[in-house]
Amino acid sequence: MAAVSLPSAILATDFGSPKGVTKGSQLLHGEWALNYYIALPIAAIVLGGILWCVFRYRARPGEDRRARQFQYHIPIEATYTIIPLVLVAVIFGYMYGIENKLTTVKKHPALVVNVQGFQWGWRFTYPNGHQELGSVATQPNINDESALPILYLPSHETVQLDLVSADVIHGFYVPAFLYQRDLIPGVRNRVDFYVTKNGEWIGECNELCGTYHAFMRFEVKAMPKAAFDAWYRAQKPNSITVAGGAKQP
Ligand SMILES: [Cu+2]
Repeated sequence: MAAVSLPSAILATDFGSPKGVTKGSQLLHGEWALNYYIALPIAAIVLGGILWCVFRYRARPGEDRRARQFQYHIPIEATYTIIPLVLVAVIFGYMYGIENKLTTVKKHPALVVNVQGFQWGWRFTYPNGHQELGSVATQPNINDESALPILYLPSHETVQLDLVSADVIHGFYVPAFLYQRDLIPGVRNRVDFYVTKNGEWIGECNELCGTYHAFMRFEVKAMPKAAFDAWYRAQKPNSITVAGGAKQP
């Protein structure tokens, strides 16, 4: 492995924050970056102040010093009250705007997929009734990622997911999307994703939902629109593809 110096590693990874592969995840990344840019100067001021005091006012042999004592210092008190208030307001406002964007769903997305979680697996249903299905029953080995149900999506388009549960609360979590949302019985949670890259990423249920919770993994596969359309056309209406290769009428 090539040696990487620490500063360049930190810069290359944006202080350890992943960028994600959706428009929404990039918004979140921007918010994290804002927090870093605010936090770093504060850390420098605080640490610098501590170090300065430690060295400038350290105890010397035979010396009995006391710092100047005073009860009030209005300019300092006003400063250390107003600056944090302004910073918190800026972060709150920025976050509020992003959260609003992340939770807003389009009236006419390019595609709507129904995502159902159940004990213990996933069912992805497309507008023509085609289902991609996978569960603990179709996945003999938990480490076998080739037997996971696949959520096919077109990239560079707004795709809406209807998140529903058949039994208990599950969680739809795709780390590469920097996003998780619960699937709650009786509730229809909708979310829009605009995937900006083609690729395959692992998703999972991240809400402990029973004995085989750990088997509730899936794969997200984002493809160029033409490839997605070709895949979609090849799926018969109301057909079911079971993860791991089996095909049902
Ligand atoms: Cu679950």
